[in-house]
Amino acid sequence: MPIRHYSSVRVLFLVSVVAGALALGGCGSDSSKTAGTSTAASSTAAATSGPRTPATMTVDVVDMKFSPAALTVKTGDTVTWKFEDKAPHAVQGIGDVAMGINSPIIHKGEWSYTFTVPGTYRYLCPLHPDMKGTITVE
Ligand SMILES: [Cu+2]
Repeated sequence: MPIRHYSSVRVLFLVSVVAGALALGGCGSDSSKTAGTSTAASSTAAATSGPRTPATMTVDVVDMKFSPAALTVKTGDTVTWKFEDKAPHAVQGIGDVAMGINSPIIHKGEWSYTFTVPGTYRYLCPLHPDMKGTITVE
């Protein structure tokens, strides 16, 4: 799992490098006089706080557990639980913060939730309370 995380970060980095190169090319041909300062500023902004495409992360529900049990996402990301176990399960938030998280009982299928507020969301399967997971939204 750390390897997988590392490689996706690396892909994102490569994508932003390519996007930055494209932006530089576009600006350079139109306004060569201001390219020196303005492109440097905009590429820095894009790398740190530019618009980000929301991602969808997956939690597998299989073998009586949520996998991964702890998942960190960014604000605006969607988490999709994929139910593929022999037994039916559900996703139910624990506590006030996670109150909106409440899936139907699903045997085979998917259920998604989009996290718009940063925080730590704990949840369990109401049918098997030993099955627990946490979504951390940054
Ligand atoms: Cu369950």
